[in-house]
Amino acid sequence: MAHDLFPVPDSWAKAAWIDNATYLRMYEQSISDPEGFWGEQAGCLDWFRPWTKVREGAFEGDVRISWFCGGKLNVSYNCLDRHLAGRGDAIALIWEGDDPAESRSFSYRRLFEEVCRFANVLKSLGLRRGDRVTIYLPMIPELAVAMLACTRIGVVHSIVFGGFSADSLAERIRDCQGRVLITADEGLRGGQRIPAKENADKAVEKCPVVERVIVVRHTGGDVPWTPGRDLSWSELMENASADCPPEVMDAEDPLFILYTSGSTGKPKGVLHTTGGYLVFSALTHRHIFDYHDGDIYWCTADIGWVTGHSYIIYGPLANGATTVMFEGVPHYPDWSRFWNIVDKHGISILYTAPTAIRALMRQGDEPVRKTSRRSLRLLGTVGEPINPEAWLWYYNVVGEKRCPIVDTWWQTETGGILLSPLPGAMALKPGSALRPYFGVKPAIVDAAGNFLEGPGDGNLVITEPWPAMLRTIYGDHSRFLQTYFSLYKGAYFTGDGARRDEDGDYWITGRVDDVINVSGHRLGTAEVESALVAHPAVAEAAVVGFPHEIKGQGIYAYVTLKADRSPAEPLREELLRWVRKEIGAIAVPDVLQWAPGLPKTRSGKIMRRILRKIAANSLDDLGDTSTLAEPAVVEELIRNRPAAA
Ligand code: 6R9
Repeated sequence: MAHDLFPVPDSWAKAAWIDNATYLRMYEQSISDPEGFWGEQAGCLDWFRPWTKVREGAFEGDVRISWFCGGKLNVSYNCLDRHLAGRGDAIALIWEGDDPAESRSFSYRRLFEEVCRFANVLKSLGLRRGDRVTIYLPMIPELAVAMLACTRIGVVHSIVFGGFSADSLAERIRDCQGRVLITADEGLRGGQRIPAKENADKAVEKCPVVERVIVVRHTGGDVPWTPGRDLSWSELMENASADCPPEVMDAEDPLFILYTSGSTGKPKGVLHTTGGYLVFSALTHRHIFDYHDGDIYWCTADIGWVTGHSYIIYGPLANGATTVMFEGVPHYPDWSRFWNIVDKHGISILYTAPTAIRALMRQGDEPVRKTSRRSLRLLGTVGEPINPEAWLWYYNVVGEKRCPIVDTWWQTETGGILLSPLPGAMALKPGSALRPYFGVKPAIVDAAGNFLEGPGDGNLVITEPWPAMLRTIYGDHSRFLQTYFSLYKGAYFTGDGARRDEDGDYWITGRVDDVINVSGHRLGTAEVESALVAHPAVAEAAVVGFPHEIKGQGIYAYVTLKADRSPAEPLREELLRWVRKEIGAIAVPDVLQWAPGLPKTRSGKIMRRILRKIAANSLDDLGDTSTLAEPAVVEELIRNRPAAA
């Protein structure tokens, strides 16, 4: 297959951290001598005590993986304290509010002081190393302060995306038994107020484990207050000392839990640890985004997702970078917002998602062209496959053919980027994540279970441990083994399909399990199904993804009602509201079709393959339907496919 090829510009090959020869040499070393390689690279951090062994454990048996065994360090120390002498007055964090008139900058020194203060606040509430704290905050600076304060005293944070409902929040609090919840009165997105405290209150009602709720005053909105339980962030901070020595943590001490969707209904608490995660997020940030002093780096993700953890906060701050965090949305107050932010702060590196690029592209070139964007030198994408059309628009219009694009493939579980171009080293192919990062050993397994040598299509697996990989699913190591290590012997199963081309470059083809990717948000179809069947009118539900022009994938729900209920528009709307309440706005189906019956095998399994075809409107190619118990069900679904879908 022929592709457009975008060679590395000379200026990039000369000035980037990693050119082609360096990539080949370092990659080779990272695979042939992982311990030597990572032992050397881990020198990018400050350690209180060095490790005794670089790596322990393998993808076999119980899969207990350790990196930098016995090494001692502290994440907030590496992200803050060690920069104070050289760049204490340099800007660590630029916050851009939802309202374009609002932004604030924090120097490393200022951020350090706030973090120490808040760490003392957490201590004063009795929190100690190993305890869990849940953070349910909008994209405001206090979120960064809260995370880093947790790491300073060894408290494990679990951040819940502000778009999740009270029920989703409660489920996550209960799973990790977080004693303290940090939230705000309200969030702001596109001029709309998001009722954070109200949701938090509803969640806490169902979580007796929560002793204290710390509330940031953000909008100043009028919110309910429970005296004794609720505490004001600013009052606590006023009385807190800025002197808080960092806790000496083991490289394998837990750093954070982040819940993500899998193939089954219950979200998984992905557990990341301290040393390997920080080494890997810092190095990938430096090499893949080619971060140099003087760059202004902006990742548009929400910190509620892993991208925000690794590439707004930990990687950039460990590197002493200037990182931007944005509270708002791309289209408010108008569709030039992203580019106005780029010009306002002189952003040189921009990292965003294909869904945002497609939505912006749909508005035409005008909103982009009327801004300067001269400061940009590198663009990145993450979260879902990027279609070549969107890639080319990003490259030609946004970057004016001047900025390489790094299409970075990774997952909540991987902690950091595993496949991506290195901009000074590799010619780009629109839609390809190209090559593995150092120490990453990908493989493709075909349908027959063979690990392919050359080009081919199949499931993507990783065959060697890497420093930032998840260590377990919180409280459920057997689910960890089952999910990632049971399908193929000796390999981590990613859940993604991929193709390796004749040049050895990787193309991610999307999830091969029941996970869908809606606007870059990862959702399990089973989660949406269990929300639907929890409604008293619903007997059964099947949910699949379907191709969606902007969102990448949309959500298509087939719903069978109980015998005494009949389909009606008000009920359809009620079910959509119900899903919003149960999970959050991101999970609301784009299409809800009434299904008098669902296609099933004779053993009673729902044939999702067929439902996916109907949802995608690829009706002439339904595949083998001979195992269907009742073929008439399929014809009925096709006949009644909603016109809008
Ligand atoms: C970082 C993040 C992970 C899933 C992953 C894959 C998809 C992410 C991608 C990509 C194609 C890319 N994905 N990056 N697909 N090209 N560059 O998004 O983590 O929320 O856990 O989602 O996202 O399907 O398996 P997470």
